[in-house]
Amino acid sequence: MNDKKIYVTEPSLPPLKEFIPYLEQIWESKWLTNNGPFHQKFEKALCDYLGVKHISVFANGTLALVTALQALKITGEVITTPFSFVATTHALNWNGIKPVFCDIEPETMNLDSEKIESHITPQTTAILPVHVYGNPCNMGKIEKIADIYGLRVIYDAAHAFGVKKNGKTILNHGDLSILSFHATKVFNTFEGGAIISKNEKMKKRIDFLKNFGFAGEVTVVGPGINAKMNEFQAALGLLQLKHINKEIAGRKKIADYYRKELNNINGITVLPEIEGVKHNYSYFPILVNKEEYRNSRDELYNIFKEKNIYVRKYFYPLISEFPTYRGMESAHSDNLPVAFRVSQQILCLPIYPGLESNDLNKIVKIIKEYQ
Ligand code: T4K
Repeated sequence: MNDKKIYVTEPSLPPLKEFIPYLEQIWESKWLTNNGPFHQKFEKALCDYLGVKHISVFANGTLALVTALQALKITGEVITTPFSFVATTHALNWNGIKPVFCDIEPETMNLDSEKIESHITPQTTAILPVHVYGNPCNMGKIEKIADIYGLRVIYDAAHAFGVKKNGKTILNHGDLSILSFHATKVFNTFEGGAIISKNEKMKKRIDFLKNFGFAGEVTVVGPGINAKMNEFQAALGLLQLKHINKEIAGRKKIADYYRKELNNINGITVLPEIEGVKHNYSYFPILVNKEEYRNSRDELYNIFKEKNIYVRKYFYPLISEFPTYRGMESAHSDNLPVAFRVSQQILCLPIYPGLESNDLNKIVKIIKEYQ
């Protein structure tokens, strides 16, 4: 029996020998964390690569989200999507903010901008949309609503490293955007994250908050946290940037192949490509519609599993179905019909440059065979 396991992703790592000189520098300087030289270089290099002006790197994406909400002093209620990784809503919870779930669009699976207004109350202070799978939200509409009602917008861009729309990064939208550099992401520093801010003042405030609130040796300006990125992560990030274009190109090849092969299968939907978007191919989601395909999503998931292929149901269950949130009025399925349908049908297929062509063929063959 073949014991080889295929996962939904495989972390990209630079050749180890390229990392050694970076480690030697850390060992020599003995500067391990707290805004060290690699931390500073990494922030600058990220600004250049991503096309943003101000970035603060973090220990992980969740702490970046929690801190972003603190930095803007968000309170009361925040309108958000249930179709995301649970960290999106947990970040609100950890700040004592009430999440209000709004349904998603069927095409992009992002927050449905047409439905946001109906959730606004006097307590609403912000909107927290997610660029799910790296597909840009309807930012124009979301920000228009935010302007009219005086709301803040924080984008959870954990999946959107390097994504551009009409030649421009999507990370400069809203008040703040957050990134994740987790091992499973297109760009990783083992764990890591970042906040993109629009001006120097805000970056400074965020930098204070991620370091306990310290604004000097004896001055603490707010209830900060320890969310700093260490020198090991920052050095790795700096090196990873040299390989990121190759990583994205490798993923594109896999995505193109899936797209070509899975386009005409009854009951399998591949998300349409969005015009003008330079994608990062962070995930490859398909929808499995049991009415038209011979097997349900869960049946197909199990067929893969039996063959040692570990596809993932990102995002099932919806965040609003977890015990912490399911009692909330906005968590009711009547409020979230599209999100409920999509979460029952979604399946993310393996995508990473090292996915061998015979394994890729096998994945496609299984989907075709069980139709
Ligand atoms: N917002 C959004 C929209 C997010 O998606 C996330 C994280 C966040 C915020 C929070 O950012 P961070 O605080 O994480 O920076 C994974 C990740 O842990 C999580 O970062 C990610 N989203 C989420 C979508 O996926 P799991 O529980 O599915 O991961 P896990 O450990 O099952 O890994 C998936 C597969 O990847 C494994 O089956 C094998 C492979 N893998 C994984 C790891 C960790 C490896 O080959 N090597 C590894 O080191 O959550």
